[in-house]
Amino acid sequence: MRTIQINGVALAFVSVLALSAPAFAATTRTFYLQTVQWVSKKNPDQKKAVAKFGEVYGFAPNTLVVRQDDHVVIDIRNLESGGDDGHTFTLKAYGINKSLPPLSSVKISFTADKVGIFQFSCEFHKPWMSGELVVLPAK
Ligand SMILES: [Cu+2]
Repeated sequence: MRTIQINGVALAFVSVLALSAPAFAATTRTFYLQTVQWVSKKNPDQKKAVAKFGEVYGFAPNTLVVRQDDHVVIDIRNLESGGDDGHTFTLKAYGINKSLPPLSSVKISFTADKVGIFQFSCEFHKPWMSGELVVLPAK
């Protein structure tokens, strides 16, 4: 505590920041992801890109931000219907590797107990089909 004397009146200041530091209670954070086909052989305008890079997929959104100890729910839809359009949602840091067959919906849940930035990806289309889970410290 700090005291300052102004015109004979003592004013006491307490470090407001230290006493009112935000306390983040763990909560459930739900994300809705879907697969995206950025470049597809089904699109005639993309023939040159497909010839050069193959089909290109992604996740949307591809950045997930949570706090440590949050309960994370990721609801993922694979919107593609072709027989070779299977994907995975693989988050190795958390031991997650889920198959996403065409036209499927998969729900994943876990507790974000490790702080850091962790890459997730599709095992078939990495590194381009990837994203990051950002786990901020609890305080
Ligand atoms: Cu994939």
